[in-house]
Amino acid sequence: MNNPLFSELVSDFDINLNIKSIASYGTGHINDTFLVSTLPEDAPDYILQRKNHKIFKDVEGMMKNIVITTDHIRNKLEKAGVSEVNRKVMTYIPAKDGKMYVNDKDGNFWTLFLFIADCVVVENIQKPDQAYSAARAFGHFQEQLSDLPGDLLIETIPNFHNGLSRLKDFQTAISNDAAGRVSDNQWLIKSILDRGNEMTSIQRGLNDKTLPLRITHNDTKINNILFDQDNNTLCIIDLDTVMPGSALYDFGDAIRTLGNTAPEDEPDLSKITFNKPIYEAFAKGYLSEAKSFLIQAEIDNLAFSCRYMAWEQGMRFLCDFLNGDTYYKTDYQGHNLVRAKAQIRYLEVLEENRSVMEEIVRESCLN
Ligand code: ADP
Ligand code: GN1
Ligand code: MG
Repeated sequence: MNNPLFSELVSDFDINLNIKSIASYGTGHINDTFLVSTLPEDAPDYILQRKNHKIFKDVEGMMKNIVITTDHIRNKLEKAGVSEVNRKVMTYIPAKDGKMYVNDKDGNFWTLFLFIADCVVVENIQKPDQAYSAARAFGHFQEQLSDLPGDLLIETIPNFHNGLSRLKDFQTAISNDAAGRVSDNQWLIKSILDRGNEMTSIQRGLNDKTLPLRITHNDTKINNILFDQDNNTLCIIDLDTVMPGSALYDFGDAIRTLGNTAPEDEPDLSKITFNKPIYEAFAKGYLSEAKSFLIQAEIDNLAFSCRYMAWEQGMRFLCDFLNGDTYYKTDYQGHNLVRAKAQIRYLEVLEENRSVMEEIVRESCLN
């Protein structure tokens, strides 16, 4: 595909590229991502991304967050004399007018950033050593941002992982029943509502400050980390949701995809089982980095955070299904319902493994 509109958009950025092709890329649920291949063959390639401004209502603020975050990490890497810095932190290209995005005539927001070549994106990790490295990378990312004042960053999506407000949205979706789908899904709805009190404890802890707010990634799905060909982690990507949050959400969200032997939208619920070796490797890797800065109340909630994120995500998918599929990209009719059922089944699996998960956290803290 070489749509002239895309080439025109790229030409509004402050960089001269000899474009070979522009093609759709990746499997994200929110933004539209395109790989901009350039000539000569060995010149760097770029990613052109349309930010979903219905979801990210303040793209300007979001891009400021990203610039603050990436500049902060880049400075640290450069000071430490790390090699190939552009492969270890995202490099965004400003527009010719100095903004960090370009608007098209329909009011969409487009960004351009360096494509990190020869990287591997893993949708389903099976090797514990990869999980260990991924966990260290997420822990290190939180550590790198720990000295950045939180009030520099805006909330790119207010109340993003706030269980209390997510639950309220869910209750509103049930009352509105916009797509007439409530009556057929009573059992699933009940299994989410029944857990409401237990699952909102992290947010209550943040509200009463027994749990700290930190700058966190907030979307630690495993395909948001780039590996090199030798399984070393290179770079954490998808920084749209970097903002104040809880370290628990990052840990729990990573295990939401990593600790599940099946994909997040697996229709065959019998395939959804707990991947203990991967969980164990992730807990060890994460705590090897994060033990130094986490407080005891966070460590005590790490295993629980995995159940929380499965619940939250199940509720978000079902909420979108009840609203008539307005938020997530879907591949087929009923996709969000399949996703929600898979997340709630995964939650049950985690509940069955609760004590083993807690024991692994305790052991990992001793190492
Ligand atoms: P979304 O928010 O829709 O998930 P991402 O920013 O995660 O979008 O990008 C989608 C996919 O594009 C990623 O999963 C990854 O495969 C690829 N990708 C994103 N950024 C880079 C990059 N800098 N270098 C290489 N690949 C990337
Ligand atoms: C979305 O953008 P992507 O595909 O990495 C979503 C996450 C969900 C995830 C579920 C901004 O992530 O919160 O956990 O889908 N991102 C946003 O797969 O809502
Ligand atoms: Mg992504």
